[in-house]
Parts: sequence; structure tokens; C-alpha cells
Amino acid sequence: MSSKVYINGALVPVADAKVSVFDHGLLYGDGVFEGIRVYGAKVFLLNEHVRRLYESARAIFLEIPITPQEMVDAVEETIAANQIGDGYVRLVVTRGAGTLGLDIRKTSNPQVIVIADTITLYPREIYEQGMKLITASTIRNHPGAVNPRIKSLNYLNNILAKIEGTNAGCVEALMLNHKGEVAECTGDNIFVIKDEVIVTPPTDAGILEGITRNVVMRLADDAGFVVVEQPMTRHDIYTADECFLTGTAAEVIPVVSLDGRPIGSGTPGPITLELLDLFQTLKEQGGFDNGDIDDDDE
Ligand code: PXG
Repeated sequence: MSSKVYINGALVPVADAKVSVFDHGLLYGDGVFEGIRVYGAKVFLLNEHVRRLYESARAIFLEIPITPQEMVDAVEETIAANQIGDGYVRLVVTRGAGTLGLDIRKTSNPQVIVIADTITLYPREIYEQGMKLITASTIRNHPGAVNPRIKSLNYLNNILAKIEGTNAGCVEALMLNHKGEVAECTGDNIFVIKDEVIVTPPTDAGILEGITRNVVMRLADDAGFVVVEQPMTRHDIYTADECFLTGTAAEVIPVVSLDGRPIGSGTPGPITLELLDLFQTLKEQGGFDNGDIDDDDE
């Protein structure tokens, strides 16, 4: 089976899926993207990802040339054409080709790309034994610059932090915000548990509002846990009972140390494991019955 990439309305062989060297996506990281999981040939939380893509685009004055419903259809078509059972979908919308200058009025034809592929996951041992983290010296983007809530193609800041993690032997790295508070990791949101209260930084800490984060907050709330969004410092992680990360690729992954300090018992915590279980069940069900993550009966 040869894989096909969706580009601007057509499904083409990978070798024919090309963009211009004048595309602002390439020249300036000018564009937006999403990463989505496919479980059992069903796209998980597709509407939430499509909604965030359009919100990111709106924030950077990028008009996506197709409707959200057409985007949903493009994703479904692409995973069907590639016979993806369990995998990963990458949505990319670039600004399109322009001149060698920043002026977006000189650009045209935003490129809409859907790639369906397999996914590289964190090694299984990390789920069992827990992840070790270090704090990167590279801080998260200041929200007054490119707001971290925008999932833009400009990920160099996070890549630099990820390199620091890799160099220290860690698969993820913690990023602080401009105030020195905990923001998130390079591609995952962070939670701690202290005295059975589940705590995560608020969106205005300068983070991506992760879809997995929101799902886990809802699952925890439905299971009767107290969940709070509160500014945190590293001290709150060093002294937490448990810690875990959430993300499309990671799902829910236990964290057992930060900067060499063991967190809690230094092994994956019981509430983390309970949330991991709840997440597995949600995956098997294909999402929440009543659609949106935020729909709550109360
Ligand atoms: N924070 C950042 C900075 C991210 O990029 C998350 C949190 C988690 O969000 P979701 O919505 O996935 O729960 C992300 C997501 C990949 C990949 O290929 C994933 C992300 C970024 C870049 C690549 O898995 N992140």
C-alpha cells in the first residue's frame, strides 16, 4: 500500500505532496498545526482538534480556505485512503507562498495538508516505571509574543528545550514561563497531585490548552476528584505526592522525578494510574457520549 497525503483537496502519493520554497510555513514557521490520534480506525476527539486549529489560525490572521466540516471530511478521507487502524494524523495549514518578506498581503493559497501515519510513542518502560524530567533553561514563549495557546508551526523554542532534555537523558523537559512558574513540557501538559487534589497550571500561565489535559480534567472531575487550575512553581512538583503529563502522543504518563528529586514515592502514583485507566476506557468508548469535553450536566 502506498501512502497518500491530502493536499489542497487532493489525495496524492507522498512524493507528489509538495509545497513551494517560498511558502511562509517554511520561511517563517508561519502557519498552524494539529496532531490527532486514530484508535480502531476512529479519529479521537476530531472536533476538538479541528476547533483548536481554526482558533489558532484566527489568532494569526490566517484564513483557512475550507470549512471545519470540510476539514473533518478531509481527515476521514485521508485515514480511510491509508487504511489507518491505529495511528496519527497531522493537520498543517501554512500561510502559502509569498515573497522573501514578512508581508502576508503578498502571500496566497494557504496550503492545507493532512498526513496520516503511524506514531512513535514513548517507550513502554516509561509508562511502567515513570518518566524522569529536568527543567529546561529555555522558557516557554512569553504570552505577549506568540501566545503558547496558538499551536503554530513555530516550535523552535520547544525544540531547544527538548534538546536540553535529550542531552540530559530525558525524553521530556519541563518549561517555566516568563515569571518562573511551571508552564508545561515541550509537547505535554503537566499535573501534580497533592493531598488527593489534582492541580495543573491555568491557561494564562502561558501553555497550550491541551485537549488531553481538558479530557483528563473532565474524567477526574466526573470520578469525584477535586481538580484546580492554579499557578505552580517547581517547589510544588518537588513536594507533590504524584505527577503526570498529558498529551495526544503520551496520553497519560507518570512522572517520577524532576531535576533529580524523586516525586512522592518515586514510582507511578495510584491516582495517576486510576486516571490512566479512565483514559483507556474513554479511548475504547471513542470519546464522551455527549460530544464536547466541556459539556457538563451540572
Ligand atoms: N503542550 C504543547 C506545547 C504541545 O505541543 C501539548 C501540550 C498537549 O496537547 P494535546 O492537545 O495533544 O493534549 C502539546 C501537543 C506530536 C506532537 O507529534 C505533539 C505536540 C506537539 C508537537 C508534536 O506528538 N503536542
